[in-house]
Amino acid sequence: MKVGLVGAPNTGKSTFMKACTLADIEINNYPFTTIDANQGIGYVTTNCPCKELDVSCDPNGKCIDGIRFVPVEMIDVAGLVPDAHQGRGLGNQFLDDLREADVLIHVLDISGRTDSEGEPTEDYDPYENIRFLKKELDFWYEDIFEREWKKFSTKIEMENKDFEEQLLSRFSGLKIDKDDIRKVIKRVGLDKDRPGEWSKDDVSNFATELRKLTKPMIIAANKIDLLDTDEKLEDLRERSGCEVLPCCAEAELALRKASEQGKIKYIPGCEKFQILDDKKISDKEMEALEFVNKILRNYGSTGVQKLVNKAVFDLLNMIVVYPVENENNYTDKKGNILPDAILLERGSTAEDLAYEVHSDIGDDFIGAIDCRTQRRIGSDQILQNGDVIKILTSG
Ligand SMILES: Nc1nc2c(ncn2[C@@H]2O[C@H](COP(=O)(O)OP(=O)(O)O)[C@@H](O)[C@H]2O)c(=O)[nH]1
Ligand SMILES: [Mg+2]
Repeated sequence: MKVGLVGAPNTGKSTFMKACTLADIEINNYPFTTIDANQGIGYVTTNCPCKELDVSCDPNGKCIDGIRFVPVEMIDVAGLVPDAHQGRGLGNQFLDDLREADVLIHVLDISGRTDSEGEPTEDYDPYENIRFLKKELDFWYEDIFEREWKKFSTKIEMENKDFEEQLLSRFSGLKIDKDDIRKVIKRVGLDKDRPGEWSKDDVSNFATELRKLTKPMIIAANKIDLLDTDEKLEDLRERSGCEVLPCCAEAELALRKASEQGKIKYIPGCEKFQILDDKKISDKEMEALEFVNKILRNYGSTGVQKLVNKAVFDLLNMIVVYPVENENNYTDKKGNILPDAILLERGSTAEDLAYEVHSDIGDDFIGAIDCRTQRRIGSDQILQNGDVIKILTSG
């Protein structure tokens, strides 16, 4: 699963990415906070069961004051300019990166001081960026389907192949699943056994609906520090049809840096920070921190962590589950308490969890125990966010 940051140049994607992936929360098991120039490991935050179960956990990642940091891969999808699908800007690189993203955080300069090409301006309407990103995505999807549609529909109509199976195998790069296809077929109301009879508009409609499902999007209205009033935010909320969250990537980066340097205590996503050592902080830094404080007071947070959490938990419908070996102490074999936090799609079962932990464990799965109730649960029982589960295997 990958979170993609997309947006016009100079809107603040790299700043956002840097803030998210800053190694300040040193995660031993993830040596490559930056995998690639434009890829890295960020985190979602969630309430760790350690507080409620009254234990002190030994996380593979990090848990600060009962807030658990669960790693997620992130990719900075640079190169969004109008007509990117025709090779403008970074062209194919842009589409390749985009393909990898399961959910998009669309970073905008809400102050309107960056135009569609990333040049400084006054009063640019950031809604334009939403409009043209959707357009770019739709062109790209349409193009992929139109190119293949004839061959694809012949297979189904002449060789009696299954529509869903064919779609999954031919368009596997788009990260579609069967559920998506079923939903889209229902929405567009077309006959999936006769794709050869679909008109050009039908195919394009189908592509657009599939795009909406497979590239869900949330808006990071970045650079809120440059806004005098929230009118623009409200306006964008109304027009975009997307969830729009105020954001200040630069403030988040400043907070995480200061925290890394031991100057402040700051838990990403929180509404406040504490100054630890004011002797280490210069007057200029203090001024910057006061400015950041104003943003925190106005908006409740810098918005960065909230955006990543919403993208993963709400748009991708994920939950966090904690597999353990010992149902009484919540430990693994070595005695580590609540060591692992696993992201699963909502609706996953204990068996899905077993496969997520290891394919061998999945193969040997015979049941599971809900460690809170100590009750045995079946392979088809749906897991809930925060569940602590012992997997039983035949091996
Ligand atoms: N005022 C303000 N500037 C920001 C913010 N986030 C990023 N910037 C600045 O915007 C410029 C472009 O940022 P960058 O992250 O390189 O944008 P990218 O091209 O989208 O990756 C840089 O000068 C950043 O310091 C923010 O929240 N507020
Ligand atoms: Mg950049």
